Amino acid sequence: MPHLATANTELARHVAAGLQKTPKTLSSKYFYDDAGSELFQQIMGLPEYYPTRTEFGLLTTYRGAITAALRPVSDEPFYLIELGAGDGLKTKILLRELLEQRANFSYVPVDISSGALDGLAASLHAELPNLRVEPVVAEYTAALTLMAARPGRKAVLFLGSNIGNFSPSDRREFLRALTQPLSPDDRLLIGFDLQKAPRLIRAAYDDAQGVTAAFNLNLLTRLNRELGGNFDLAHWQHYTDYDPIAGVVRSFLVSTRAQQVHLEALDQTVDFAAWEIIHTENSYKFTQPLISQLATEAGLEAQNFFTDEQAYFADVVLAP
Ligand code: AVJ
Repeated sequence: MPHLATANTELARHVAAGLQKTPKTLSSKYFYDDAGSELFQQIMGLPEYYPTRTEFGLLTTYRGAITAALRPVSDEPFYLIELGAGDGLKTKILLRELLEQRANFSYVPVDISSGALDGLAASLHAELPNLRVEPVVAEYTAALTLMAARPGRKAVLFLGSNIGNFSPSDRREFLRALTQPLSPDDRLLIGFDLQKAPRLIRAAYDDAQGVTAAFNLNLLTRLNRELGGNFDLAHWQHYTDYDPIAGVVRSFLVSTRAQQVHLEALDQTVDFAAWEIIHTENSYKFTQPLISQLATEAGLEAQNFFTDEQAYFADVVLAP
């Protein structure tokens, strides 16, 4: 029996509301419990999942130009703030480059999970002992408001096409909130997965080994554990498709038969018809004009557009 007294009330509220919607919807932000984070690490190493290694290559190739664009030469203190740092593998490329340039800077990883930040800080101290690390446990926009109060230039990293999980209206609101506390000398570096051959995009979210399926289905395991649910995973499937009109991969959990699921923490029984879906993720894909447009809408200017030979992915430097 799960310890429902300590049930995650934010998750409980989200699930209660989401399973009453048509279509039923849960947010992809709840994928990342310990098991989900481990599965995402595996996804990043899959042959079909091109975004991580493409962005890694981009940051390696253009590390000099990217750090120059983020930190116009100056003696002022400089904060490299990263939203959702993960394992920091990609960021280490930029951190090493800045250390080699003998830049006077601190690295500020931001996450709502203190566990994730502790692990990252420990690995950075071991690998880059000269690096100043100042982790902040907070929501992204709260962290930026906090950092804005400190003197010095800021560069905010939002890598990995995490921005793709936002709907167009949420994305607009999020970018405005990010930009609001920044000064004209500050910069943003945002990773965007680009529109490309639809089959290639789809394969990245439906890999042959079934890791992405396990990642999606793990959300139900989480609801079983944290909300006292009784989802029977034998009767659920992972399904995903790329819509080239909207430029988005949508992922679903499909109920393969009519069934009822009880969620103890919600004191609620939910009916699923045969082949009814729960929409669990959007992963938007971008074009250069789309990126310029969303920059303008947020009061930003896209200054540098770094992309790979195949134009799979872009890291874009933006200025307020
Ligand atoms: C972490 C949001 C960038 O959308 O590509 C990977 C998450 N979902 N496979 C993405 C994810 C399924 C990923 N992001």
